[in-house]
Amino acid sequence: MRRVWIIGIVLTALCLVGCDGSALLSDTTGGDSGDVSFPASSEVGLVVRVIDGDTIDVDLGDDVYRVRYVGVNTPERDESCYAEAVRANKSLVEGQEVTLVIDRSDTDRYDRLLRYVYVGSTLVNERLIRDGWAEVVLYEPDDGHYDSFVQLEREATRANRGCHSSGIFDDGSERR
Ligand SMILES: [Ca+2]
Repeated sequence: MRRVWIIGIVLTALCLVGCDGSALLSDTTGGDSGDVSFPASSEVGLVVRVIDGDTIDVDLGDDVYRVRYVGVNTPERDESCYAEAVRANKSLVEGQEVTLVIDRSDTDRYDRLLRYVYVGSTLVNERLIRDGWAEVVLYEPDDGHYDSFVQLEREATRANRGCHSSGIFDDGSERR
């Protein structure tokens, strides 16, 4: 009897941790008014340049770092919908103060910081997928938002949002 009771408490605690964790880092309402708590390892900086749809330069005080949005991909310069994806990214982050949150990997093979990028409480990586400007790419082992990103991409595909109408994401390739 006592054991059942303890298991109940443990399960409740796990649920609370799980609910809290996902609420903290994936603001599914997409609004800017919600409170988001960032991990202690997060960094705040200023976007000084938008490179393309999924890459920005951020001044973190000690230096300017190139930041690649983790878990997503947008069209390359020679692909259709490139300009639109860049414009969407600019409208979200250009000149903005951003909070950078790491998943597991610090950098990619090009030495860019791999980060979830927040403007206020808006997770930019997520917003770009939701609005159809980015597709999901699994950056092993950085899968913290993978499942929700996949769900959002499905919805964007169904609604033919953003770049989906161009067909650029329909080639089955995760290289962009
Ligand atoms: Ca890209």
